[in-house]
Amino acid sequence: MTIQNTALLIIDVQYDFLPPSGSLAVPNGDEILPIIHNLIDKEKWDWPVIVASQDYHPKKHISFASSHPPQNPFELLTLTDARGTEYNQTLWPDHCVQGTRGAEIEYSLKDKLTKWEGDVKLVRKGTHDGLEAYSAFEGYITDFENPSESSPERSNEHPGELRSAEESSLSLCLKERGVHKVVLVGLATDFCVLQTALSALSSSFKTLLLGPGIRGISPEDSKNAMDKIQQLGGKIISGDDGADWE
Ligand code: VGL
Ligand code: ZN
Repeated sequence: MTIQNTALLIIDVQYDFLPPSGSLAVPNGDEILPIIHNLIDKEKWDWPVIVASQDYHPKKHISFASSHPPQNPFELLTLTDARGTEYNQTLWPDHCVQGTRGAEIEYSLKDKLTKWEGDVKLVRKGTHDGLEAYSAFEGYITDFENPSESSPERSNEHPGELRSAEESSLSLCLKERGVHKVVLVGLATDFCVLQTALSALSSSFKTLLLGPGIRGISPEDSKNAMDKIQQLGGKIISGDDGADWE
């Protein structure tokens, strides 16, 4: 079945977010894998484009507790980012460091996406050492099979993170292909899935979250995230048979 004008966005399915060994493993995060595999099937779903996002930090990223001794992971710290904006950062264990296995997209998924005969893109985000970037709309778009390590957009001078969601490279890529609806799956409901959904809504994409295809770090924050997305016009869908995908 052709899924008209609808893109599949697969958020941060990377080893560091997956049990058993991820440094920031999302509880039961591995349970979403069969659901995502089921969505990458040309016979069933002919997405005009599939986008996978990858949290992709430099070694000394602003979000790492290790960058702010003596702070510990999961503490909140008021910081000033590279834009000069003061904000509250949840400090994380080191995760998804460029060039490490933890940053890799889970291999069965990577393999499936490599074999998928259609348009697949990779979005890398959080590449600027002085900016947190949870939303895939704040990343830079590159080839899935041949990712660029050195897009000018990820340099500290001209980071993609400094653009608004509407003019982000992901938003332009989707609009160029006539996409006006996005289906989100991936990790984590309360951080990157939430912020990607908020960007999609603010860029006027119909935004659907596949409930069984997402998992969060904190149950309470995940529930609040889903409430907020629904309040803003997004939908949580339950089935992966397309029945309630309007
Ligand atoms: C994420 C925390 C830190 C996510 C990324 O993918 O949800 N969470 N970096
Ligand atoms: Zn991160």
